[in-house]
Amino acid sequence: MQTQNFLDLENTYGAHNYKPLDVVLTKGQGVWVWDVDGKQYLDCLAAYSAVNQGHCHPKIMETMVAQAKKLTLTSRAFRNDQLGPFYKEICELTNSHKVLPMNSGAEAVESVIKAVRKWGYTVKGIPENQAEIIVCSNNFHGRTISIVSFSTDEKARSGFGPFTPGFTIIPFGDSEALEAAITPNTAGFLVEPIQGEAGVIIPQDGYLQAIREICSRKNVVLILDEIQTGLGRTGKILAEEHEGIEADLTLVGKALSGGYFPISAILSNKEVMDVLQPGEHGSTFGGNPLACAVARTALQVLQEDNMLENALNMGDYFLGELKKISSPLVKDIRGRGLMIAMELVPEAGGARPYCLKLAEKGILCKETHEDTIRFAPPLVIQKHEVDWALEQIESVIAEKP
Ligand code: IF1
Repeated sequence: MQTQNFLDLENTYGAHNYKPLDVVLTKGQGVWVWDVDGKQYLDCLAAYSAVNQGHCHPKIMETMVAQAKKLTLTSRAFRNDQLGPFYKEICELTNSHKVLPMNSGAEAVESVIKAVRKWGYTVKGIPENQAEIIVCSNNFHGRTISIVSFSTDEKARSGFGPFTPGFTIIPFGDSEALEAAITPNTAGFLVEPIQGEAGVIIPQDGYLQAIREICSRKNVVLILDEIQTGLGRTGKILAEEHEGIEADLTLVGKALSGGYFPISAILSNKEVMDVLQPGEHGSTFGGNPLACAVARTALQVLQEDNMLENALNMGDYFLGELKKISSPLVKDIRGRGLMIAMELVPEAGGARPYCLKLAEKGILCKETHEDTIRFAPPLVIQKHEVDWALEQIESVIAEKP
């Protein structure tokens, strides 16, 4: 079948909740992917940071195949021999005490809302049904009803009400706004260390430390959504490390499987997790032995293959060289590790035409909002590959498409 046949099938039979580039991928290896016509691309999206370890990492695949032949799913009605070791290894790696394994990112967010509300009632003493969770404007935490209830993106919400109450929205990057918004009924503060979907918005230095201090002083649980920023993307296992803080609850997902299938987890430092009693929460697939085995290897290769260091070094290099590109079309270039954004001026006519041109030249990336192109390749990218990408980017940005 040709590209057009695949597009026709998707258009005819699929829900139209996406508008992807018309590239039909069939194979991936490391930072490279190939489409059904055999054209090769450098993947600068890395499945929204789910394939930090690179496409089809051989060691993760080995684990996946071996475990698939042995045992895949037991349900949590019984125990399995991958769960405990997974808990211990991820706790040691992230300096956490407790883990709740789930599947998707949105599920981890939903689960943390339940845990924090229950903590609010049973530990903090918030009156029944009064718990509030503070979140930030321009957040992205997923697509479920409760999560879109506290989105500020009209597109994400419009037509999906009625919404879940109990959320207060404050500006991102403003610790004074957090302090002012906290009431005796505030159970938690949920925030991304760097806002991804909003366009790689990096808060001012000191923001994470400030919100850590405020949450501790006010007895509010600090929840960091590191589903996108975590597991090496910014050059550290968790982005919180850039400011030397520890959240009470941390959400990870995406790269926890190296892109093999959905695995997420809540990491808990403050024993908030202990409020969940048998029967109060769960998931058929959460903590399954295949997921745990894959996650163990996905975490292992992040460390063994020096991916964090490479993300820091290549990220610095990529960002530095991008900043040297002088074009009147570029408004701002920012990033941390290999989470990099190029924001175009409004006169550039939107980021999407540039993404299309980049795809023609063999680079896959995705616009976020109107004017921003995100560069977030797998963390295994090499210098000569960055150099090649820079050449293509420079030529695309040289003129308005
Ligand atoms: C889509 C964005 C990225 C996330 C954070 C939770 C989730 C996500 C910080 C939910 C998911 C994805 C979902 C994907 C697009 C993508 C995305 F542009 F929308 F914001 F990565 F930048 N917290 N982000 O970034 O995780 O339930 O999807 O596993 O197509 O919606 P999920």
